[in-house]
Amino acid sequence: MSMHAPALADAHLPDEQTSAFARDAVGDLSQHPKRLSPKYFYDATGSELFEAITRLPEYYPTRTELGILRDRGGEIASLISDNAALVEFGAGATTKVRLLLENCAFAAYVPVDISGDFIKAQAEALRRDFPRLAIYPLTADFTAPFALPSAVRSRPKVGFFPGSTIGNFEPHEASRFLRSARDILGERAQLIIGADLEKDEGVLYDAYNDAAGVTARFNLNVLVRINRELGGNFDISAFTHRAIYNRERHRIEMHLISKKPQTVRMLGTSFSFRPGESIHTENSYKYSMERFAALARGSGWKVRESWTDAAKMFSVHALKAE
Ligand code: AVI
Repeated sequence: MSMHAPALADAHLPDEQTSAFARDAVGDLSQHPKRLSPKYFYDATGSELFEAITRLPEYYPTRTELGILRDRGGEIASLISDNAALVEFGAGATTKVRLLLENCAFAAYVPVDISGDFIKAQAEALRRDFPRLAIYPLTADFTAPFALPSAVRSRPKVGFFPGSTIGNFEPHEASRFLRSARDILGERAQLIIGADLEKDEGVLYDAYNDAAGVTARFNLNVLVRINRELGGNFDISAFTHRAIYNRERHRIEMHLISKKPQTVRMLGTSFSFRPGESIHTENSYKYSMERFAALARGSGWKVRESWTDAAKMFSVHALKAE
């Protein structure tokens, strides 16, 4: 993703995006405790920082999921009918989808993302490498209902949602997304989905507190973005990145912690911070195989097959619409 990040970008045209960002930022910073939505991480800089995160030695999810898709490509292909349409929710870097396209005989590929320019550029590159594949980039907020291109409506549908982006949704949002994907893809659809797994807390901690400080820059970048896009006056050096594992809620939490008492202004509103006060910026839920299967079952899908790496760090699931 050069780029562009996953799944969480906002829905409308650029001006509307800015006003949605303004509305959300003012509303969320007025809450107790303060918060900001992770979907605002992904401006151009944030997307590049996320790409850099995926290459960090401590950040195991991306390379582990790629390994599973590579090793199990044949098994995944055996579940998928020839000439199906592959619909990717929140298309990012094409590395993962290429593994599916190389292994399975898809007739069509529909990358769906809010950033139209980005997916069109990605589609161009794929067209060169898969000349027989029909590609229909679709600009849409994939967390809300959208219609598939008419050219693929009669084909069997396979959704693809890699990266454990599902983990950045609250459990009720994850369930709502799965139901919506089920409605969009229709009866007899399948969904190939990645989910990060619970594991040793030290491994999780390190993955979100990398030694090079890239995750810290990624987290702090949302304040840089508020300063640039919403006229904020955050002193970036007066906040620090914190990521902790919340065992009861099975999630990594990212926070930005105020180093001192301070008042920040944005769009005519003042926000006061106590020393040590947090802005909660992201949750990254970690699933057990059982809890993921229960989430899928409760959201209109049944697990047909699941795969993990040998160390059980990450999981990929083939779901079938119920
Ligand atoms: C995009 N998402 C799956 C990442 C995650 O691991 O939750 C975002 C991220 N946040 C910090 N590092 C990576």
